[in-house]
Amino acid sequence: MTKLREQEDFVSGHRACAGCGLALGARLAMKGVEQDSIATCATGCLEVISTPYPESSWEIPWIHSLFENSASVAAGIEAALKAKGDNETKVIAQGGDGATVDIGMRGLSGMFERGHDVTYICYDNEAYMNTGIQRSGATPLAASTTTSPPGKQSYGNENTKKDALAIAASHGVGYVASASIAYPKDVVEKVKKAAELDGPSYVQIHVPCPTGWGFKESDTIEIARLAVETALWPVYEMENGEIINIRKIKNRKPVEEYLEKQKRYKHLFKKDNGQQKIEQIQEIANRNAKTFELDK
Ligand SMILES: Cc1ncc(C[n+]2csc(CCOP(=O)(O)OP(=O)(O)O)c2C)c(N)n1
Ligand code: SF4
Repeated sequence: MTKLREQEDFVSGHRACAGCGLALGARLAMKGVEQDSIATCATGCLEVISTPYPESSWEIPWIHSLFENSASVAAGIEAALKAKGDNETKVIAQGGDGATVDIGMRGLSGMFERGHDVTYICYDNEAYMNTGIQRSGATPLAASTTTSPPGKQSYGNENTKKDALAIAASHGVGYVASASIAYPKDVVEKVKKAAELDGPSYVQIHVPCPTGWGFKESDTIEIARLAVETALWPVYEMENGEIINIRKIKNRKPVEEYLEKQKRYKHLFKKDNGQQKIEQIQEIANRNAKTFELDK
C-alpha cells in the first residue's frame, strides 16, 4: 500500500466552496506525483480557487493555460524540457470536464497522438461549474443545469455522459484510469502509476460539487461513494487498452439512493413520468455493471 508522502503541492488557503470535491481531488492527485513536476491548468474552478493574483496555493511551477489548451501547453513544456535534456521533470496537465471532454478534446487528442510524456488529470464535476453550472459533455442524463433545465417538456440534460476514458484508450494511451475521491488511496496510487509511465497517461477523477449538484457540504464523500456503489461511476484502470483492475461492488445500490440526495435530480421525483427517466438511469448503471463486471 502506498505510504502518503508528507509534502503537499496543493496547499490550504484556497477559495473553494466548503465541501468541494475538486479541491480534495487535486490535493490527492498531487500526492501521487513524487518526482519534480510542472503543472498546467485550464481555466475553471481549480484555477479560479487556487490562483487569485498575486496569491497561489501551488508549491510547484504552475501555469494557467486557456480553457481549451491545457494539454497543448503541457505538451509544449514537455518538448522544451526534452530539448534541454531534462527527462526527469514530470509534466501534469489538469482540466475540468468541460475543458477536457468538450473544448480541450482536440488538444488532448493531439497530445496523446504525439506521445508526449504528460499525465493528464480530468477533475470531473459533471458541468461547467466556474461559470455558473452549464452542462458539459460529461453531464449525466437528466441532470438539471442552467443550460439543461427541467421544464414542461424536458427532464434535464438530454444526453448521456461522454466516455472520455474510452476516447483516451482508443488513442493507444498506455495508462488510463477512473478514480473517485471516495477512495483517496486509490486516487494517489493511480496518479503515481500514471506519472511514472513514460508517455501519455489519463486519469479522470469523479469530484462531486455541492454547489452545482445541490447537496450538503458534509456529504461530498458519501455522494462520491454512492456514484460508485450504484455503478454510475465505474472505477477501473487500463494498461495498453486492457482493463487490468476493477473496483467490484458488493450489493449494488439502486440509483435512486444516489439521485434523491441531489437537487439536480429533484424534478425526477416530482414530475409526471420522472420514474421513466430514473429507470433509464438505472439501465445505464446496469449496463456499466455488465460491461465492467462490477458485481461481486
Ligand atoms: C474559449 C473560452 N470559452 C469560454 C470560457 C469561459 N469559461 C471559463 S471556465 C468555464 C467552465 C469550466 O468548466 P470545467 O472545465 O468543467 O471546469 P469546472 O469549473 O467545472 O471545474 C468557461 C465556460 C473561456 N474562459 N474561454
Ligand atoms: S463550484 Fe463546485 S467545483 Fe467549483 S469550487 Fe465550488 S464546490 Fe468546488
